Amino acid sequence: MFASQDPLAIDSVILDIVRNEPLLANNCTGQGVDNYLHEGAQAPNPPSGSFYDPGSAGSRLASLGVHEHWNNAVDKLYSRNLGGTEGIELLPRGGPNGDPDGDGMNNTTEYQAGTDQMDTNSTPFRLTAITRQGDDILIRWTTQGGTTNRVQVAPGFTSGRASNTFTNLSPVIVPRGNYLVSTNYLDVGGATNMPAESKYYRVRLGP
Ligand SMILES: [Ca+2]
Ligand SMILES: [Ca+2]
Repeated sequence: MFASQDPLAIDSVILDIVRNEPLLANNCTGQGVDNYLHEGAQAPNPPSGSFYDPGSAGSRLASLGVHEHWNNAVDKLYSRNLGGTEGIELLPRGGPNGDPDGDGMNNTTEYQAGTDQMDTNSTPFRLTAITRQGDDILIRWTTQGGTTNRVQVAPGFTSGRASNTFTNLSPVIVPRGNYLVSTNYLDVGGATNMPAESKYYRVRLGP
């Protein structure tokens, strides 16, 4: 479902989507398919040279809206998505702070991380490094500022079997900011008994 106050902008976006759909591309191809959008956007001076005067008032029709095509079918970015001050801006449902895929990361955070705002399995929330520093272990991860994060730990292989019994290691960590952040936690003494003792780390999002 799409929503816009600009009828040409919404038709421009839907045209870009439709003609990149494999089963529809052959029904929506050719140079003329977006002619009506060029005419509407440039109604006062249209490519056809027509004099649009629907009210028969003797004056040219004003532009009916904005028309442009996205940069490519993968990124789906328009001028205002790319930092411009004019043109189309395509936003997922909920706007910058929305989370339509429910993965806990808002649309802006996902955009900054390059993850898919409509795919719950594509998320900026992930461990990025586990590094030994002497007797300590530094755990790094990316997340969204303002969310609740907690590092958990489980014992490693014991009697040849891995454990998935995680317990809280860190206090609740709420990074500052609203969007994509990289944060870390130092497990002081975490490497004291290595390599005889191994362990698993994970970061949990939420309460
Ligand atoms: Ca999300
Ligand atoms: Ca996502």
